[in-house]
Amino acid sequence: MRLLLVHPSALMYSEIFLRLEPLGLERVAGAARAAGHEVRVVDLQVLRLGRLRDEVRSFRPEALGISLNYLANIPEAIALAARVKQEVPGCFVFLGGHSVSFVAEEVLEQARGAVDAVVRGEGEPAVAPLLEAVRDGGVEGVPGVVTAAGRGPAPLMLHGIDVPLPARDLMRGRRRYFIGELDPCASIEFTRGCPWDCSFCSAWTFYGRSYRKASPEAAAEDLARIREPNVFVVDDVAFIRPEHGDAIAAEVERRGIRKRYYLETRADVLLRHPEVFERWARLGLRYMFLGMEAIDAEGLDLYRKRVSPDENLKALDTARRLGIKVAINLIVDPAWDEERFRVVREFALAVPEIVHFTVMTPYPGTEIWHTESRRLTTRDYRLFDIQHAVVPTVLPLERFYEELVRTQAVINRKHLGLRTAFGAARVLTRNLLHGQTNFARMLWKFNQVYNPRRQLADHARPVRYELPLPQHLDVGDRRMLYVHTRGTTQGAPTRRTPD
Ligand code: B12
Ligand code: SF4
Repeated sequence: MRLLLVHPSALMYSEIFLRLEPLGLERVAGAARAAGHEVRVVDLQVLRLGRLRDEVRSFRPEALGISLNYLANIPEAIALAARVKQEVPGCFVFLGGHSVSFVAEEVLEQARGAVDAVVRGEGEPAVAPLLEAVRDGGVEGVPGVVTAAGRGPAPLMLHGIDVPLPARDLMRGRRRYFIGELDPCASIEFTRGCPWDCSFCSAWTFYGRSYRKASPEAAAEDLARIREPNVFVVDDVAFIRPEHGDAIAAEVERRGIRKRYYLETRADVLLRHPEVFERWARLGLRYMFLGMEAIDAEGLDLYRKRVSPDENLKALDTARRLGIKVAINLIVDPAWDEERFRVVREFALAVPEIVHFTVMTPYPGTEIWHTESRRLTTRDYRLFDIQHAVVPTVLPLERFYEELVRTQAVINRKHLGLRTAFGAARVLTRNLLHGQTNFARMLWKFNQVYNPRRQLADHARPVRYELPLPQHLDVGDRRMLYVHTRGTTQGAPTRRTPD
């Protein structure tokens, strides 16, 4: 069957700091290709809409799959689905990905016939049976699939994540994937899932708090196939199990692979096993993203982060000692007033690290979606990108955005200070010499993207599709929030790794 897979365009944040390959979609493509289907992929983060139009006309797909990891992309995906249905009436259209798994029924209804099915959960085990059923009948009975007839059997989960390999070769415009100065940059997955349960996050609810590891050989083999000199590790929390991080490092050393890496982890994981990160720093680990979330104990408790402010600061020290540059994230609460923004600005200026802000956003799949008592001020999917305020702000909304952007701008200036500017100029020259312009564009685009008036204006756009209202749930049994539950794996059952 001819299958066209599409990733929607990039969100606000990605206009500046990063744009990365859609690894999940590439793995779905890999699974479909392994089952004998002819697959093409269009990533609208890096390709223009015209390219998709041309592809639809020339390829005449029999099935179209759109990736929806991000809620904010839902209206765009529905519009794309409707256009393709019009152009190729017999084409079977389905959606899949992280966010849509939590609102499958609602999106199906909103699409009014433009979407035939939504796949909940992991795409690799679902795609081949789905395409087979599209041809032979019985779509409603495919595990994980939701259609107008209702939910099919529970989604299946891969037993191991070694295969299928992501179909990186199907991507066009790969040179446009980058993160900061790591330009161009590919992505890789060493582990999948997260055993923690932070209240604002849906990574753990999607995978039912399971945690799977790629075998060190498969991870190194996948790494060796990557052409780019830089690699972003997509794991939610890298190197939770130190022996796993070490085993991959040993394979990478044995094969003599040299890359520069960017990964994400937690302060307590870094503090418990700094030696693993030290080994990876020798192998090329340059950047680390630490989701600190709050600078005080009260905030950390609220998000159930299970880390203390002291541990966070120690982790920053450890990373500095290892020569790894750290980007930290802090969650901005819409309840912040000017004084709170000032205190946070002071903190951000006092530390040498790169500081990012995300706005506290309850969204489907998270615990706070069900427990947050503040009412939503909007249900426009497009504003659920953790850069907009969707619950009431204590400051007038305009002032809130002014403070937010001012805080981001102060920090941005800090990074473009004299010393950093010289460093950046060196990197810039090197990248430009290699024809890579993503990092250069990023440096000059800040004011265009981070602009309080633009953010405020986003709230005034006419809304066609709205998020469903949250149901207030007593989440005593948090398994109610899961997409995948244990016991529904392809093959043997998944084990949960203790924290
Ligand atoms: C890596 C990552 C990124 C990367 C890469 C994104 C990319 N281009 O794919 C970067 C750093 C760029 C990123 C950015 C952001 N991210 Co992000 N990101 C993740 C993370 C940690 C892992 C995703 C991943 O690659 N997993 C590995 C692959 C193999 O899995 P996967 O992508 O989920 O794909 C599987 C299934 O979802 C499904 N699937 C996926 N696509 C399709 C398509 C079809 C047709 C089918 C059938 C199935 C299917 O099958 C795949 C294989 O099993 C997730 C958390 C998580 N654990 O899921 C957050 C996550 C998806 N991100 C999140 C957010 C909020 C963001 C940002 C908005 C943050 C910001 N402040 O701006 C930006 C927006 C980026 C954009 N689109 O422009 C939220 C989503 C929230 C929401 N409900 O919308 C998540 C869930 C994190 C969280 N803590 O809650 N992100
Ligand atoms: S925020 Fe990080 S540690 Fe917490 S549940 Fe999400 S992925 Fe896991």
